[in-house]
Amino acid sequence: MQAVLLAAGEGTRIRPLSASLPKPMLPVAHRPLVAHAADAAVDAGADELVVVVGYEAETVREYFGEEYRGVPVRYAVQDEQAGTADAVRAAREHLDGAFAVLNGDNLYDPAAVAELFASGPSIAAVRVERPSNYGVLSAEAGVVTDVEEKPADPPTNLANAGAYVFPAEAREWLDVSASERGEREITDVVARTIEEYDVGFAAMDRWLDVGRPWELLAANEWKLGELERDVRGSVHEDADLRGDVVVEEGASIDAGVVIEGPALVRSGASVGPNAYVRGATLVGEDAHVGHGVEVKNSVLMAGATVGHLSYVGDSVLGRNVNFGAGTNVANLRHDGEAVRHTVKGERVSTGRRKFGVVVGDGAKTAIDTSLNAGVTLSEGATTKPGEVVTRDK
Ligand code: TTP
Repeated sequence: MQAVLLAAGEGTRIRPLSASLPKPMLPVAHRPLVAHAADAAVDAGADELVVVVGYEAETVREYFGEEYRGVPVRYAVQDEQAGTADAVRAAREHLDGAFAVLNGDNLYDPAAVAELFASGPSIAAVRVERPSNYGVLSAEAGVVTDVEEKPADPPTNLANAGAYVFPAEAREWLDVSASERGEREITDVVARTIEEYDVGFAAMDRWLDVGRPWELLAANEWKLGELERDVRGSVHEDADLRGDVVVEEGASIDAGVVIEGPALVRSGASVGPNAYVRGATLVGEDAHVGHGVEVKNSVLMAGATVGHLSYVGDSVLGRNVNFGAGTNVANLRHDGEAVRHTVKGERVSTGRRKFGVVVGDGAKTAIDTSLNAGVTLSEGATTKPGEVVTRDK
């Protein structure tokens, strides 16, 4: 079966991290986010991937090339982000037979994706605590009877997890009209499929939709949590690697370093001397964590450098960010309330008691910069020596 991967979106809610990388290409453990969905599809038996690209399409094409894990890859271009049904419509000319659709920014339970692929028309579902925030499935005797967007009075706690298997005929149902929010939605195609077919569902044990920066941390917590210890890079005899730590070939860990897994130090990265890395941290390719630096539960993207005497907690640092000596991140409010963060101009709760900062590609802090919990530094931003940053810049 062909699997369509939707990866045309920019990820406006995850700015500035998506300033030059589309959200599906942001790093989650060893791979870009979208590769985890591709892996689930390939493991479930997809015989072709059709990747829908748009925003910063080249980076997605470069990653997958013409073949991914032995499966041919084709591309469809969606010029304007007019909605998920429109994205699948862009792929229509490549479709031949029943087909699956997966979001390129979701992490799926691979066993449920396999179950989905093995059945007829079906939808992936996940049991959630607050179904009224999701598309909610109604089902009778294992057959889906309805999908309602954000119902006030949810009939079940089964949320639509954004992975589907459609019958071949659904190719003809993709020209749906725009919804109230102005998008051509895949859920309308699902509704038509439910009318015409018995549609089953595959329940996922775990699922994550990555929309906002702290969900990128959660995605890394998930996938780093699956690591098994594997040390291939050079590790000084006076370094202490505890638990499931992966040090890729070409990475180096210097004397006096303590790393508590799960943690991944990617190729070309260096840690230490005398650094402390803990709690689901990704040190990206060619990133550097230097002397006297503590990094906790954070993502350092490729080339990010925290050179000396700094603390980084619960944060995402974009590519080639450089933190000057003594840069300290606050990740906890005195009142213990969840940290707030600005998403598309609105202050929202991250739901996390601990959340640090989000730093766009190439931003630089000067020495002794203090960064308040929840702050964003946009791409290329700079701070002055001793600056206390309490507002986004
Ligand atoms: P969204 O998360 O709704 O959109 P987005 O990725 O652009 O992010 P944001 O809302 O922060 O701007 O998209 C869900 C999935 O569908 C995601 O994998 C991107 C993809 N998509 C497309 O490929 N084309 C589209 O027109 C839309 C709306 C989404």
